[in-house]
Amino acid sequence: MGNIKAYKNFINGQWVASSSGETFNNINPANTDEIIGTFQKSNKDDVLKAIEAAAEAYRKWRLVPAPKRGEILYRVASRLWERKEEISRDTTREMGKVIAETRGDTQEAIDMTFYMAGEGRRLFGQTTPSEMPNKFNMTVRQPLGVCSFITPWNFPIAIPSWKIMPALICGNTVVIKPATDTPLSVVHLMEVFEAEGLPAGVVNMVTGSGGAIGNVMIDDDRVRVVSFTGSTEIGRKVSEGCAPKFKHCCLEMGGKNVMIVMDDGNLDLAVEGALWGAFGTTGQRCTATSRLIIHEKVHDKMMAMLVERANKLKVGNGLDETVNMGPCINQSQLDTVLSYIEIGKKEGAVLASGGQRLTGGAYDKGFFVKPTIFTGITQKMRLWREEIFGPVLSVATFKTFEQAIEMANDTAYGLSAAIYTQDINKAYTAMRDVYTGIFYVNAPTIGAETHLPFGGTKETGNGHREAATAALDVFSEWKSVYVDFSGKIQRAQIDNQ
Ligand code: UN1
Repeated sequence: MGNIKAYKNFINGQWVASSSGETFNNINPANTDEIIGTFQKSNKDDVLKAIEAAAEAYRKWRLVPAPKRGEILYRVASRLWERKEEISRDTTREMGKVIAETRGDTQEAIDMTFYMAGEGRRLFGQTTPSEMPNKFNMTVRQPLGVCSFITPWNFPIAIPSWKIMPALICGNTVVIKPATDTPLSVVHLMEVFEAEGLPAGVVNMVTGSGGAIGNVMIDDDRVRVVSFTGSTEIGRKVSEGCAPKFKHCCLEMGGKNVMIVMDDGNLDLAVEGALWGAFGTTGQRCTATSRLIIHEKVHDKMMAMLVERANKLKVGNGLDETVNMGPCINQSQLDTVLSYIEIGKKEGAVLASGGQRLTGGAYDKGFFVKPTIFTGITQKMRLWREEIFGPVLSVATFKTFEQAIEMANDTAYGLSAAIYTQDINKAYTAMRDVYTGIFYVNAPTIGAETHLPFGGTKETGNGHREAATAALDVFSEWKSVYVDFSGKIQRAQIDNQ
């Protein structure tokens, strides 16, 4: 292993070492012998330099015409496309999910970049009549300044792109701290920005732990927007950190997403959906299907089909195209998953499939666990209530449609939900009554597309949405402009009576 590559921070257009002089290893969760590279353990000093660079770059970047900013993003998207396979392979190596999924992750970044590039020629405001004669009213979007991003490891390049691309098109500048487990994907993104001539300082990256530098990224007066994706616990702290100075704060947090299967649902389709929703990305998605509620009339039949299929899922190194599910991201996540399996057993849930760590041979070098399904879940159990972020599916039954809706909403979170039914009336009623930010009919809870708003209700978010034009509202503020060409004083609400 003599030749381990050393990666640096990207500040003001330069690749620089942290002033801490310290680095950390990024390891492959499917094979802990493999070190992906060493990365900078950044400190406060590094973050302040990055914020300084972003604040300086903002002075010019905000004045670059948005279509010109868009042209750079088009080029960035094209280069990401050219490098898609290479980047995706590296993402699988550092994150563990299967290569088909990391190709999807990179594609999601490409889609978002093209989408936001196009916004460069839109960024629509409104014009509207004035209540006065000879007066013109309009609204324009204005950027805010420096944005701090703290991003998770489960979508190592897509989620950074969801934040960076709308921020840039609106005219802001960026400091990003990628997750400690997956910095290489964001290094690749920085390389692409550099290669396509994004001006120095417009995007900056510091690696390292959130505990060490997160506060500086949030507290500094020059930072005007903070966007965070991760746990509700940390999100609350981020929100509190932003509150005293009224910073824009966009939070994407936990989920406990439900799939409802009605007795008239297509069970073959529902089984496919549940497998993909629960075990895709090893269950490590905010959108993962973690609660499955099945009408009692079809419960046993669907469970038999589901367990048979779950037992056949091939778990292993995600670079092997025949593998269906990769490892957990790290030891601590594996420990969490295993502890929830114990909690499930203790609480009296019935283990229907999986339920243990995979060992022996190559498995011993990674954080592998079997796809796990518990039945007999009740609404009091922790498996029903708490986000696990791993391949553990909790299954319960219901008798009536009304009960299914009540159960679906019985959660602190509100990201995504799904219903499988052939009855259009039930589909629309559920769409209306399940209180989430995302809803699927005859499809699992995962798989959002970049041109629709992404985010959730209740403890999943704080009212903002990522992606689509909704993201522009996080990264710009409205300015209402009144142009009076009457040549005289016209008092609103008074002179028009
Ligand atoms: C996440 O889990 O944080 O909708 C993002 C999906 C993906 C994004 C998930 N497009 O499942």
